[in-house]
Amino acid sequence: MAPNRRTAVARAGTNIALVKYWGKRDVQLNLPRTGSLSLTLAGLETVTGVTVDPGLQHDHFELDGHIERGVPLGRVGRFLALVRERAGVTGLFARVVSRNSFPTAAGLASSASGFAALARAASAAYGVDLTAEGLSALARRGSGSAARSVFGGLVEMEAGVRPDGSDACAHQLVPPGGWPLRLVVAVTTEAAKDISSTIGMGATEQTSPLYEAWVASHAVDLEEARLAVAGQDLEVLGAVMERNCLGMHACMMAARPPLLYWNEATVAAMREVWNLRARGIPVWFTIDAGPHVKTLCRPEEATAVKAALDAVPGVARTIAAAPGEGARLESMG
Ligand code: 2P0
Repeated sequence: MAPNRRTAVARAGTNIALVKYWGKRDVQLNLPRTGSLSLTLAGLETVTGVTVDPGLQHDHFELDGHIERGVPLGRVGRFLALVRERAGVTGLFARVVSRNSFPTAAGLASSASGFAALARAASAAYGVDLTAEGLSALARRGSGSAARSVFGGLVEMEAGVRPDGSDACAHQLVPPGGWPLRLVVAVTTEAAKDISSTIGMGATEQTSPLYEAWVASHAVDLEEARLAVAGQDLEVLGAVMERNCLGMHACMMAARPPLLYWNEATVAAMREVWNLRARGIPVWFTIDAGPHVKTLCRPEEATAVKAALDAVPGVARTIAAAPGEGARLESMG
């Protein structure tokens, strides 16, 4: 039985997939069609407090100082209902207060850090004891990418084969300090995207004739990326990362109607990464369901990469991030 009133605060970093998740084998349980491989980042984080309060008549959700209703509250409420089910409690609602250190819904994967922090804080506040893998599977119910942010550093997410999704969770490949890397993000607009990942991947699966080909090539990409991580071979990992992302975007563009998340600065930044490589600087890019370009390089090249991307017309700003820790509890009271 959960205690009557309890507050838990958790922190989680966002993650960027180097081998992507795009499509679901089960929408209800949010099971991915493919595995994925990601890097959890330091400094691009969500901090979430969950207060379980018997005085509340329904769940409340505040994000970055705004009281949320409608779809965002519905998504958080459904997630809290799952946690309550596991805690064996009914009618005990919570107040969720969340803060992001980066723009929400603009392709910087705020749902990854958001649901990882919420899973950690809510499970603690409702007194649900979970293993790290169990927490990852729970976070997945909020957002597929959130399953990866439970862990720090380089992480692999399993698509799993079990119908109940208990094996669709992530695990750590390399801890944050295990391989010095930098992820430099070229932010190409501050505006929120028009089409959410969930909607976009559904449309791609249902209408893109290229989708099944991407899924078929994905297993090879994941295997090669896993080996590259084990051998700390940035050149191989970078090559897989670019081709897997370009394949995913080709699928989106071939959807009907087409789905194009890029803007002019996205393409200019991609070309700049290729220019840098032609000049001998080892750097590769990936792009998510948004217009930003995320580049991977060694710490010693990060300053040069950042300066080059800052000079690309249309790039609003750049952010350099190091590998970060997984979701963790900050306080309990
Ligand atoms: C990824 N993305 O692997 C891929 C690549 C964006 C592009 O995971 O429907 O917000 O909530 O499970 O996790 C973004 O999708 O989607 C995402 P849902 P999610 O990072």
